[in-house]
Amino acid sequence: MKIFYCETHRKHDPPFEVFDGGKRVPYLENPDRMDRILTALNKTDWAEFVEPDDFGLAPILAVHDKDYISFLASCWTEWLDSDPEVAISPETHAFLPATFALRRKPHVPSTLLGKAGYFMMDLSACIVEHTYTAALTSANCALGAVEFVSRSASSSILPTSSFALCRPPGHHAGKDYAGGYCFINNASVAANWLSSKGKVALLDIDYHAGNGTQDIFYERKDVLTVSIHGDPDYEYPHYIGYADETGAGEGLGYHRNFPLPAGTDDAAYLAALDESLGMIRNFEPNYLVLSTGMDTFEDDPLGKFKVTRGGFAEIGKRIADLQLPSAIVMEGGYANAALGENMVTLLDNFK
Ligand code: OKP
Ligand code: ZN
Repeated sequence: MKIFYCETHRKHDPPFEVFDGGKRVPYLENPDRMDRILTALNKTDWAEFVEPDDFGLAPILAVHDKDYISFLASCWTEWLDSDPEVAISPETHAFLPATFALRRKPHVPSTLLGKAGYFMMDLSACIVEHTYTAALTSANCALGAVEFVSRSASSSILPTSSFALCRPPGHHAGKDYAGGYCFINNASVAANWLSSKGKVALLDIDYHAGNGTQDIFYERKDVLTVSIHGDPDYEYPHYIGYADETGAGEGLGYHRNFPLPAGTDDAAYLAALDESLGMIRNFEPNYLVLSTGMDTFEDDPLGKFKVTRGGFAEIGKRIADLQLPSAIVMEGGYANAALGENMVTLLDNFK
């Protein structure tokens, strides 16, 4: 299996994030996650690593607003220029606003921190010096994966799969906002690129609702989006990801959420998965993009589900049974000690 991966992500390594109650904790979305997956992949005999090409900004700007991408590109240097002492101090060496734009259409302020609250949805998408470069590279990994899948779909009889080992992740990033460790919505950028080659279904199995992906495709019927996740009534991102959100305009009926209760085990998860897969089969897509978070795992520090490693084997098997050319895009998963083996267990069905 081709695995699109690049070392650039290491330079995006914020020192902390902020939890509820203002508690600062070490950044959970860290480079060690990738090391665990790399170690596990290197033990297999089917992992073939590929550095992605640079697709440029066009496919990213097809999904994200230009002003938002410009903000990401320059905020670190602007911050360093405007307040070098604060930006350099180890205590505050992460760019984060403390005020957020509530509901649209608010004004877009001209000042840096004003813009930050407009373009960010929470205190977990910390920006450091090389965040933007890492985010661009991460999107290129996803684009490389869909390009490969679309090329081989036209030349081979068997469905081909590829894996984009993306970091930072993407599914919380919307057209014009960062959040939940995400800056550029890798899976959405890739699915949008792929949608010019055929019908795309995007299934999000990360534990958290894929709010950015939902927002981006909400009014489109050419890309079906389905997300299975912790009920936002108790879980991040809280304000989106409910069962009654099913698309709008032309896209009505082309989005589906499966919010599940805390404690969801393999059996309950697989029941929701079967329903999602039925919906995807009815849509008759040419391609699958799979936003893959492993934070549904029973030991995940950010999750409340009880999915086991055996569960991941079955989840992978049932998704692979769709027999679709599939680009698997890495999202979350924070039980680092088990992350590598869990990921390989899932991927093993697509090799
Ligand atoms: C990113 B991904 C809860 C804090 C939540 C953000 C979680 C982002 C998850 N008290 N922090 O979907 O795995
Ligand atoms: Zn997640």
